Amino acid sequence: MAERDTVLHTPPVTLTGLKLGKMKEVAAGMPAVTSSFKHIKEEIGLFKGLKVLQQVNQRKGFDCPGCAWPDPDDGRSLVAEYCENGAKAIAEEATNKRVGPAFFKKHSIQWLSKQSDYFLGKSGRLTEPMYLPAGASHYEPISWASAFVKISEKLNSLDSPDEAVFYTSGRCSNEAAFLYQLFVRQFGTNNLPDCSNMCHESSGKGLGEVLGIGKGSVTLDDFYESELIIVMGQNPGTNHPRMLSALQKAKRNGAKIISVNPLPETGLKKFKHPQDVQNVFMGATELTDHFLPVMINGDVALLKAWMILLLEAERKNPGMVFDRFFIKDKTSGFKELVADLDKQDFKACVKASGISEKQIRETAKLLIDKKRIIICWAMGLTQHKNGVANIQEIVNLLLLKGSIGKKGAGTCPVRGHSNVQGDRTMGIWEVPQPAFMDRLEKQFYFQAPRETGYNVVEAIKAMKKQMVKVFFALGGNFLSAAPDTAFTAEALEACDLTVQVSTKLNRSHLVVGKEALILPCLGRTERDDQEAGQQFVTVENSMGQVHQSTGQMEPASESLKSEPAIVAELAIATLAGRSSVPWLQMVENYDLVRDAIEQCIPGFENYNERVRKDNGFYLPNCAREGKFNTDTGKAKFTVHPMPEHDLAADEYVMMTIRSHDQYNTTIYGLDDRYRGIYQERRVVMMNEADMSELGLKTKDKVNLVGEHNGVTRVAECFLVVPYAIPRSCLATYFPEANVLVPIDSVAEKSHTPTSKYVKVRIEPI
Ligand SMILES: Nc1nc2c(c(=O)[nH]1)N[C@H]1C(S)=C(S)[C@@H](COP(=O)(O)OP(=O)(O)OC[C@H]3O[C@@H](n4cnc5c(=O)[nH]c(N)nc54)[C@H](O)[C@@H]3O)O[C@H]1N2
Ligand SMILES: Nc1nc2c(c(=O)[nH]1)N[C@H]1C(S)=C(S)[C@@H](COP(=O)(O)OP(=O)(O)OC[C@H]3O[C@@H](n4cnc5c(=O)[nH]c(N)nc54)[C@H](O)[C@@H]3O)O[C@H]1N2
Ligand SMILES: [Mo]
Repeated sequence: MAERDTVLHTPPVTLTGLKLGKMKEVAAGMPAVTSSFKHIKEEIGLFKGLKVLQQVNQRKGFDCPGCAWPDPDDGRSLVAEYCENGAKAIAEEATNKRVGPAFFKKHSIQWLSKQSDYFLGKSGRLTEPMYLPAGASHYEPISWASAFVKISEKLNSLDSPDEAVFYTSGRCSNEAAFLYQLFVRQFGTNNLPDCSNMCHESSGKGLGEVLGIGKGSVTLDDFYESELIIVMGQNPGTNHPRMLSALQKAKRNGAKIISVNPLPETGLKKFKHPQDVQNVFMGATELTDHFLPVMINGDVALLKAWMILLLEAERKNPGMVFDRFFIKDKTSGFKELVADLDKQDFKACVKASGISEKQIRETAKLLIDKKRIIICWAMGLTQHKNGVANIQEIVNLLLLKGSIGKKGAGTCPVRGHSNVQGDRTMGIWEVPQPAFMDRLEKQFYFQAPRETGYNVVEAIKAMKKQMVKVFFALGGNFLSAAPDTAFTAEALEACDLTVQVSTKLNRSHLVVGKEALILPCLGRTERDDQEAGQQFVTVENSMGQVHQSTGQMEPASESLKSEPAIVAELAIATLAGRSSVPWLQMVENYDLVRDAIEQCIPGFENYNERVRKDNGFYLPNCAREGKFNTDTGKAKFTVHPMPEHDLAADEYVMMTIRSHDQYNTTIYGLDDRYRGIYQERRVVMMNEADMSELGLKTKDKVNLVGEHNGVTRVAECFLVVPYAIPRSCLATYFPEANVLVPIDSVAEKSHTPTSKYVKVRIEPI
């Protein structure tokens, strides 16, 4: 095993040649078109590339593997509905490059681990199942049958099913997800952590508690009828570019837009629609009316300051600011909220938000006047210790205005992975829901486990303590996505067996258990042929609409299996006579999986029929209809303390964010075009006044050092970049900075790692 010790847990610290330019003023436009074609041309060639792009988000095509932003219900572009970063995601999957047995014969895991994440991702698509024997340094080919035998034997030899963990990343389809959770529960555990645990868990938890549903309430049409849209802690220009078209349309219909972000993100400034030819050559639309440069984690303070001003205005003009009827009829806890607001010190809230009093008063006026308000958010709010409180303060504000459950108004958590919301609907959750377990039992004649399983952070800790022996991942890159890379690496290495169902090579294939397997699967773009003919899968977008996705491209290799097939064959091998589920038949024809989903999950009535029509169907959403399925039947106001910032004199708060050229841990390129940062990812964005206080110059090298609960963590060699960021705040890229996110720094209630709030010191080198 000594050789294994030389496998690097993190990419080598090599600098790639930082160049700095100007921050871009306009998002999308021609540069986005050029960038899309560059990636498509390099990875798949223009001819095949255009063919595949024509199928994105079309009725007979596939769902873009990029983000979960919905497609317009009507008026889809005739050519295709995709964006620059969707095109990059597609190029990445449909690439002509291949990683097969010859590649693994040539390269040891030690050698591969010394390459960058960019290199690993760019190597190509995985083509054959591969096996890494105990102590070996090279993967070798293995047949599918032998791979399933290895996994099933290991699983069946465990002392308890809870010694296995089954992770899911949010790209897998509803069909794959349903079969997967069914297999895992028949095997006997609820150890089903997923990427959501690191992502929108705070949204689900926060919304669920107070509104009775953990999903957002708006649809795309609400954007077009809204008077005021607030975008908090989200960078749509990079991560949900198609959202900019919706904001543009809202703007044209008269909506005002407030953006709350420590950074002046380009996508929220001005936008040129890249698919609207006229628009590309004409002027850009100004999107944001008010940009509020909040301190990292200053959002609760801002929301409280706004609500104090609203309360003041309401007292002056009773009934003119709050929706009194809605509050009385539909909510509880109003008095307690008012009592808390009366106790708060307005000036202290202003100070803690980091925003000027003038800007807070100006924007409060909009909130006072407008009645149809949407608040959108993403990781800038969820990945904090008080992530759940952030979301519930948003709900407080919307409830005061009666802005939930009516046209043009509501909550909009903007989801990440394209089917992360659907996976949760399908039961990918470590918390078993009793009614769902009952239905699974009735439908499939078995006793479902009722104990809560491990979430991501608990799973890592359990692996580290050797309480978990097998780690199985349906997609994703657990090692690099999880917090505290060194800790997570040791946890994975403590397992007996780690298995990755993947499309592309990543670091989780190199930092592994004693034995490891790679099971290569079909991607979204590819044809899925089964016994009953070509299959389609279904997904749920960020607004609860379920629709089809049909791959049309030739698979990257003949040996690939679909995710539903992999899960079913694993279930057959593992459960043998213990399961009465017709696994094989279900994989021959996915209609049967959908029939089973219909039996077990409310809202999927006539699934097969409805999903084949038009753009599919919307799942029921009580909040959207102004009904609140909480234990009291009311929407709840809640009271939260102001978050404390106990920074030592030499400490900064660091957020770990995405560049324009990455999809989570997949690095498309080394540029962050909108932010004017090129050819380098090891950068730390910093306020110029903070730089001069420390005597730092542009491009100086520093180490970032974190102390948490007595443990010191160091991320070596980052280049300082002066940036428009509030004082005491820093920004670095994920996953390079994940080594600094402490494993035990998680959000209250949702357990989400606090990736947007990492305390660090800066050590010049
Ligand atoms: N191209 C591309 N698309 C993607 C992804 C990708 O990596 N690449 N990832 C997908 C996934 S899984 C997800 S979850 C989403 C992520 O989408 P985002 O949440 O937009 O992604 P982040 O880069 O994490 O950006 C967080 C934003 O929050 C801001 N922020 C940080 N801290 C705070 C704070 O305390 N308060 C406020 N108000 N703002 C703050 C940051 O400045 C940044 O603009 O995107 C999805 N889409
Ligand atoms: N510090 C820090 N850490 C974070 C975040 C952050 O903002 N800051 N964000 C968090 C968030 S929001 C998320 S969602 C997680 C993401 O965590 P993950 O979902 O685990 O990570 P990804 O990078 O999206 O996974 C990429 C890999 O998925 C595989 N893949 C791609 N498509 C498919 C497919 O169709 N099927 C299968 N089986 N595999 C496929 C490829 O092999 C690819 O290498 O990271 C989290 N980690
Ligand atoms: Mo995410």
